[in-house]
Amino acid sequence: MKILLINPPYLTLTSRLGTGHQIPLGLLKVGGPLLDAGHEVRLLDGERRHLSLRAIIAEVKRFSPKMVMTGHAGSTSAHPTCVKMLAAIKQACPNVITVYGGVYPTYHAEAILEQEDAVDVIVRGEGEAVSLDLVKAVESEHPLHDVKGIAYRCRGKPVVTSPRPVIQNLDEFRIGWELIENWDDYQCFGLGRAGVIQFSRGCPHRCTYCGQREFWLKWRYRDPVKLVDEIEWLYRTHNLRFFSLADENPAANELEWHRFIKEMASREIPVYFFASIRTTDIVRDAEILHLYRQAGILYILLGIESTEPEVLKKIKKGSTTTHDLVACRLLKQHGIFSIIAHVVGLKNETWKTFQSALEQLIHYDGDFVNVTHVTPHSWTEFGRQVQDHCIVQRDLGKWDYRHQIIAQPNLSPWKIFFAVKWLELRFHARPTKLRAILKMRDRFRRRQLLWSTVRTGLVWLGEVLLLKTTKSPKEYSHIPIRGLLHSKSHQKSSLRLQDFTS
Ligand code: B12
Repeated sequence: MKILLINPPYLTLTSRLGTGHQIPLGLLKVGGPLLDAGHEVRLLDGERRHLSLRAIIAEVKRFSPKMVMTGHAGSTSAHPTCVKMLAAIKQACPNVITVYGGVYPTYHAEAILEQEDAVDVIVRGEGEAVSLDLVKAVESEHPLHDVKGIAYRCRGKPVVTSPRPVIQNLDEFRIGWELIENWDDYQCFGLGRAGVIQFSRGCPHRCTYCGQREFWLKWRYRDPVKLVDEIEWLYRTHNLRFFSLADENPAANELEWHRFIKEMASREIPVYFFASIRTTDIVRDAEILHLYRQAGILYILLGIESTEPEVLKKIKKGSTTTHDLVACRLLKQHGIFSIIAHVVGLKNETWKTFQSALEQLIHYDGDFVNVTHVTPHSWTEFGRQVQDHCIVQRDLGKWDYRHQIIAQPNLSPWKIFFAVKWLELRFHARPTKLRAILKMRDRFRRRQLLWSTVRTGLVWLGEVLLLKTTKSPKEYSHIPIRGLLHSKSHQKSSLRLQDFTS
């Protein structure tokens, strides 16, 4: 069957001005098994090529697929773009079967099928095996109710089939690397051609604001040696120099993670990595952090989330402020850059909470801070806890962690925006930090710190300038999340009370 995978033209400042555009791994994971099953598959990267809807439709007409499949890593905030694109494709090519997958559609499948005629089928959960089953059923004209893990419309009503068991062996399905047309399109941290790759799926922890545990259901991992073989092949064949580990928690299994680190360190492949790792695991691995560096681990995102012990307890983070401090210091000692994830809105914010967060973050002495806004995804414990809170942002396209969503009792949206920008500026542009960068002897580290500081600054500036052109957030205050049930604009975005409670 002819299948066109489309990465929707969802553009963010992170990709355009920040780290750079990344390969759409989710679509490549779906594409690999389809290619192996003998289908004619193509990837159209509307995001990387900044394609207009008209250009996308022209490509669809040219390739003339039987099925179009789409989904995006920034799943919730990319949803409006995905459905807009599918509606335009359906209008131009009514016979194309449209398939939509990823995290957000997994949890909102029924509502989306009720509201968006342009979506024919939704793949729920991980997509490799389900897509194969779905394409097989369509090709052989078998009824869709036999396909596990999907939702579709039958006589105008949404039907959700039973879930498909998770993939036990992650090495069973390969990544469709050959779908990448031009590797130069994907670069990261100024280090050349870049890829995204997954060692593991899932997370055993129960942080209240994150839903990834429920999405992947069980923590699973790839054979560490096979993964290193693949990384080496990508370096030798396509000259990839940088990899982002797409894992929620790659270090969850100490033994297997250390096998991966040791294998990478022993092969001396000249590539670098970005990974998200818990501070508790960094502290646990203190003795082998020199091997992390030899393995190429260069940037680590630390989910510190809050600098206040009672908040860490409330969100069930399972780490302490001592872990956070020690992890930042250990990384610095080993020449690994730390990026501290700090979440605003986990408690009632005041000017004082911002001031003390800044002091504590400076004390940790991480290299960068990534300030995000808590976002009430319906499928998370946190999302259910805040049902009665008011929101300040109805546009789902802005539920991207860079915009405030939940109203704060003490500070208006403008004040929160100002406080966040102040915190980011004070952290990154403090004279002692800038002086330390310029004085750094290691040329490579100095270059990387400067590159990342400039890019962080560009995103900061872009966000400040863009806010001028958006509507006043004041308009949105005092709408309870429950009240969204009756809001027309939000129904269009498929958010409903039942989704918060299911
Ligand atoms: C790597 C990554 C990035 C990278 C690269 C993104 C990319 N282009 O691939 C960068 C740094 C650019 C990035 C940016 C953003 N990201 Co990001 N990112 C991730 C991360 C760490 C891994 C994503 C990934 O590749 N997973 C592995 C693949 C295999 O999984 P997958 O994409 O879910 O795909 C599987 C299934 O979902 C399904 N599937 C997915 N799509 C489709 C489509 C079809 C047709 C089918 C059948 C199946 C299917 O099948 C796939 C295989 O099983 C996740 C966190 C995490 N660990 O999951 C966050 C995450 C996806 N990002 C998130 C967000 C919000 C963003 C940003 C909006 C942040 C911002 N404000 O800039 C931007 C979006 C901009 C962008 N251009 O992507 C959120 C999404 C929240 C949500 N659920 O709505 C996540 C979950 C982080 C989080 N903690 O909540 N991100």
